[in-house]
Amino acid sequence: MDRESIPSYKLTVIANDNGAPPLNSTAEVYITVEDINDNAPMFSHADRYVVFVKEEQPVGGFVVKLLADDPDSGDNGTVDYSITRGKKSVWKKKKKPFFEMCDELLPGVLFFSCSMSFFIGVYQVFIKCSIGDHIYMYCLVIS
Ligand SMILES: [Ca+2]
Ligand SMILES: [Ca+2]
Repeated sequence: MDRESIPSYKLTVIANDNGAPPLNSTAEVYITVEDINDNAPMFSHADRYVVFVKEEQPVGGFVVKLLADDPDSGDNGTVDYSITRGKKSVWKKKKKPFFEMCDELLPGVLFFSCSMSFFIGVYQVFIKCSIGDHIYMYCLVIS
């Protein structure tokens, strides 16, 4: 059984006796398939995603919203997003990152954690969803 294909079944059970005349009775049985966590989340984009943004981005400026789908239900289908690593260019001086995510408020949304004025360039960010899929996001900051 696969809950993601067929989540429930309805069966009709018939009981017959051997009397004369034979009598019978029917009952309907409903079966709900319980979910197990058998699907990993997958990003709906290709494994590389390119975003162009203008350099006059303020702190908190929107970069992109990434979406991953997990067909399981409840907690099994909840997707957490995180920036796991990026090339050195992702990290500003003093180890402050250029990009941040706040999963509690806006799941999948990447935003700038500092002003991008004077930071024209290509930034590579590696983003993971839960324990499943990952995606490389390239942010091209242009003038
Ligand atoms: Ca899952
Ligand atoms: Ca499942």
